[in-house]
Amino acid sequence: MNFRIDSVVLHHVRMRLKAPFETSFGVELDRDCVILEVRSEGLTGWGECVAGSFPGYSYETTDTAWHILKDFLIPAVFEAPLASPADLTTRYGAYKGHPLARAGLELALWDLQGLASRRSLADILGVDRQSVPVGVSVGIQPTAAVLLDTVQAYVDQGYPRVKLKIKPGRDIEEVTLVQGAFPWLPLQVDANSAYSLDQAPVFEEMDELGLLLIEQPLGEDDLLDHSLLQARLRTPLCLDESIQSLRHARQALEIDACRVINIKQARVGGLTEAIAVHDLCLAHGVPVWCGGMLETGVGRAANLALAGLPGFQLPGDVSASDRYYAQDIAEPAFHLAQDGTIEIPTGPGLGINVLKDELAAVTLRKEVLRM
Ligand code: OSB
Ligand code: MG
Repeated sequence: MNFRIDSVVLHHVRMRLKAPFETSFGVELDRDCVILEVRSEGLTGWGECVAGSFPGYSYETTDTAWHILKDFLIPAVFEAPLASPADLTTRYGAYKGHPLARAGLELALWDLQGLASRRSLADILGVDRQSVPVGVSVGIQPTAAVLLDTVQAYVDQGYPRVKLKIKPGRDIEEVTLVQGAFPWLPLQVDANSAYSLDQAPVFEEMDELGLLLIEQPLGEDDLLDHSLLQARLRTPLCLDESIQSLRHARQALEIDACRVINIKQARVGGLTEAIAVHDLCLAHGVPVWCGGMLETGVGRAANLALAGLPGFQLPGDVSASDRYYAQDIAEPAFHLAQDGTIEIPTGPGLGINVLKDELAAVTLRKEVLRM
């Protein structure tokens, strides 16, 4: 199949989160992202670039992604028709980095491919599940009481696993508190790279708590130190920020830097690379799960399809739409079912319908780029 891309509309959107989301790298009240509307021969594919307003999780921001998309990646797709989303890798040629920008554009091409062939993304990926188990990621809370209330509310909604964000000074005590209040609740933690190897004793203490996993305790470029830390723990380490490519995944597994991988299609530069990381982990018997970036309904639809692949053996950070936003920019909204799962969309492509009025209402800036 050949896609001639006629135009791309970039939308810089800012969505108010239902509650501030605090991690070791900062607090977000609003979620900024770039929504991509890609037109090809009468069809419109949608993508989402999850780069946020500040370089906290990644060096990319909404503005750097806008620049890279507008001045390099989009001109490259205008050059000649593309045979498939995977074709982008060669089309981008020698351009370095900026995986979040790449992934946003790639996603719109997957949507287009699905629309053109009248197949859902899940179907194209070969997914045979109808729904996926999910959990919820809980930000650092202002007080212990608020933390317990927040977790209680998610437990009441039916989330079967909770991830707690931690940072130095806000770790063991809070995890122990939650575990004491909900002893049956599967828990995991995410440090977003806030520690260094000389703080290993914190994790040795945490090792006694029987957590599902410890996510990204050390720096993004500290693969070796993660391996040294993993050797001192029974709890599996899980890497997020450190795994930006298939090569990183292979090297991490080779040196036992982690025993679980959080897969985010955005972080590895798109679904094609995400699937490659998944396949590698499946072949090595290493469990993966689908991470999240507080996506709108556009990115969330893709995460649900991806999380249907067989290697996704742990609940994902793909929570229901109402965990994030009072009003999303796409329908249908995704709901948490009684069994702690969310259904994978079945419509063609991403299986969503972008709500033009809702999108316009949260758009700060919009630009149309033509071939
Ligand atoms: O580290 O997994 C992370 C959100 C934004 C940036 C980084 C992370 C997160 C989350 C939230 O943990 C996951 C979600 O519910 O989308
Ligand atoms: Mg993480």
